[in-house]
Amino acid sequence: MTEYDTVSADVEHEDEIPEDHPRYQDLLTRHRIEKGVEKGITHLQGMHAEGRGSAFDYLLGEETIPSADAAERAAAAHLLLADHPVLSINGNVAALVPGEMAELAAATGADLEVNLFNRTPERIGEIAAHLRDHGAEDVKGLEADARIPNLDHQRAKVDEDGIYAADVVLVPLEDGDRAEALDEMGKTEIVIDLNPLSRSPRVAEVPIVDNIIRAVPNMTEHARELADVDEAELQRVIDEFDREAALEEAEERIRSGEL
Ligand code: PTJ
Repeated sequence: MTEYDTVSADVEHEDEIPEDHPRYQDLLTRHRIEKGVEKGITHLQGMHAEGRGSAFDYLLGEETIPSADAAERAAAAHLLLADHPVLSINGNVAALVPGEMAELAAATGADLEVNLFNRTPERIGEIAAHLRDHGAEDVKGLEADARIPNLDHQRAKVDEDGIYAADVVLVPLEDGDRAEALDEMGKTEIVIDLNPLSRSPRVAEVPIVDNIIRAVPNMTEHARELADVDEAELQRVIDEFDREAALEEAEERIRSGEL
């Protein structure tokens, strides 16, 4: 037990969480989600989603396993090769990694689009403003002038010149129905989800089983490294990634991980 093992339950700012606390990442994500709910960015259900994710992360050892790193590199290559890449943002993503998503968009030339499971105009507006406060230049999702086929009305809403037209879409912490519907539209899907058994990573071309707070900065780092390589090399990175093996490795780690 160190002097840092106890952290106030009433943390006002995340700087108050000591970085050497053994549960630092978990405390940080919990704090960001709580603030997101207070600001009206994150839906209350986002807390439930975060709890589920954090249980899987605990079993993974709260680290980026090698197959997740390979997935993050392949995802960066897909985004760089795409004609029209889009990064989808929901209330949890906006609370956890707003600036990091803006950096990934800048590093890959992708658009950012707010796309919500529990959609309200107020949350869409709040999230777009929050992203701009964290460095995003242009935020899509406010027009909602197109629909994803085979989904109920509210959940299907997207921008025609955003997710609807995209060839590669990053959908972090996505619900299974929408991930399947996007897959049926023929999009190349990159999914970040700590549960390797969830439908969303199972339909993704690139399933990333990692915590979004580690995954997104690592994707940006890979994108910067790959920025000047030719298309053949990007394609090689994509072809070398084995999605089945990555899902299996993550599941194996979760089932047998030493705690
Ligand atoms: O903001 P909205 O209205 O779009 O709603 C967003 C949530 C997340 C509430 C909504 O999409 C939802 O209910 O999602 P699910 O079905 O709970 O799926 C979320 C998935 O993300 C689960 O499989 C979690 O394990 C996973 N997850 C949660 N936190 C993280 C995570 N994966 C990676 N990093 C995390 N920090």
